Amino acid sequence: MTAIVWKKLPTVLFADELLDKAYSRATKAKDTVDDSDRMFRTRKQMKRMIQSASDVLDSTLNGYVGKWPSLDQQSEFDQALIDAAVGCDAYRHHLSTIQWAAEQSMEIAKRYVRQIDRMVNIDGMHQRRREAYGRISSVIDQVNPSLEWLNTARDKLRKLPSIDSSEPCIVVAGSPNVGKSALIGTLSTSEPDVASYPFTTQQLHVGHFTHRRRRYQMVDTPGLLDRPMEKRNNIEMQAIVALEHIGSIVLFLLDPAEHGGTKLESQQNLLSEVADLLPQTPLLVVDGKADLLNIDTGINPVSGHICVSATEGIAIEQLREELVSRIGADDISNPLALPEGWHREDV
Ligand SMILES: Nc1nc2c(ncn2[C@@H]2O[C@H](COP(=O)(O)OP(=O)(O)O)[C@@H](O)[C@H]2O)c(=O)[nH]1
Ligand SMILES: [Mg+2]
Repeated sequence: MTAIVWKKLPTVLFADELLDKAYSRATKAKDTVDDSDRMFRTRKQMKRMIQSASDVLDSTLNGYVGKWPSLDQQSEFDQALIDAAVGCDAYRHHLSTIQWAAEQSMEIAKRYVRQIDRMVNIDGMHQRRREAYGRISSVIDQVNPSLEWLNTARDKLRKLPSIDSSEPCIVVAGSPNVGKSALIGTLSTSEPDVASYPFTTQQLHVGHFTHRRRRYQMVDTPGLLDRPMEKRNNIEMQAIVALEHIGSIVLFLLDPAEHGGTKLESQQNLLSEVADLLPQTPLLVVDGKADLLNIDTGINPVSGHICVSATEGIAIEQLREELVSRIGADDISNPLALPEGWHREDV
C-alpha cells in the first residue's frame, strides 16, 4: 500500500462558485446551438443548458469524491490518524452527501429535459429551464456545509505524516526532549518532512534513509509514546495499537544524562509501558546524548546500550547498521528450503 497523497487533493469549490462554474459553462454551451426554427432552437438551447450545468456539477463533485482515498483501503495507522484529525464517520458522511448531490442534479436534469422535450410553447421551455436551475441550485446550496467540511479537512489532512506501510518503518519513542527529532534528522539522508499529529501541538519529523536501495522510514511519536499511559484517550490508544502494524522496530531513546528534564527512572517506566503496548514489535533501546556522558565508543558500559550523539555525530552509522540488521528486510530466505508442510525424504 502506498502512502496517502493528501497533498495532491484538489481545493474544493463552494456552492456559489460551483454553481457559477456550471451555469457559465451552460451559457456557453447554449450559444453553440444553431437551428433556424425558433421552437427547435429554444428547445435545444434549454435542454443543453440544463444538461451541461448538471454534467459540470456531476463531474466536479464526483471528481472530488474520487480523489479522496477510500478509508477502508488505508492502513490502520492512517485510519487512526484520520479519525483523530477529522473523524472517520464525518469523512464518510460528507463524501456521500456530495455524491448524493451529484446524483440529484443529474436526476433533476433528466426530469426537466424530458418535460422540455414534450413542450410546444417557448415561454414554457424557458420557465422549465429556470425551474431546473432553481432545483439544482437548492441541492448544491444544501450540501455547502459538506463542501466546506471537505476543504477544512483537506487542510488538516495535508499536515499529517505520510507513511508508506509497504516500507520498513522505525518508530522512535522516548520521553519529551530526549532527542528523538534530532536523531531522526541525523539519521536522515535528506531533510525530514515536518508533519503534525492530531495528538500534539508539537511538530514531528518523518525521516528517511536508503540502505541497499531499500527506503527506511523513521517516525517521531510526540503525544503518543512520550508520556505515561493513563493519560491517553481512545483515539490515541487506537493510533498506538496501529503503530504496531506499521512499525518494523521501536527505537526507544533514553537520555541517561537527564538533560531533557525527565528522570531516567521515569524514562525507564515509560520504556516498559511501551514494550507492553507494542508486544509484537522488536524493541531497540538506545542511549542518546553520548557527548554529555563522555562516551565515544558507541556503547554505554553502564547499560550495555548503543550510545549515540545526534548533535556530535557519535556512533550514528553503528546505529544504522544495527537497525537495518534487526529489521532484517534484506534477509534472504534459504533458497533450498522446502515449502511448509513438505518433507525431505533423504534426511
Ligand atoms: N548535547 C546533546 N544535545 C542533544 C542531542 N540530541 C538532542 N539534543 C538536544 O536536546 C533537546 C531536545 O531535542 P529534540 O530532538 O527536540 O527532542 P525530542 O523532544 O525527543 O524530539 C534539544 O535542545 C536538542 O538540541 C545530543 O546528542 N547531544
Ligand atoms: Mg521532537
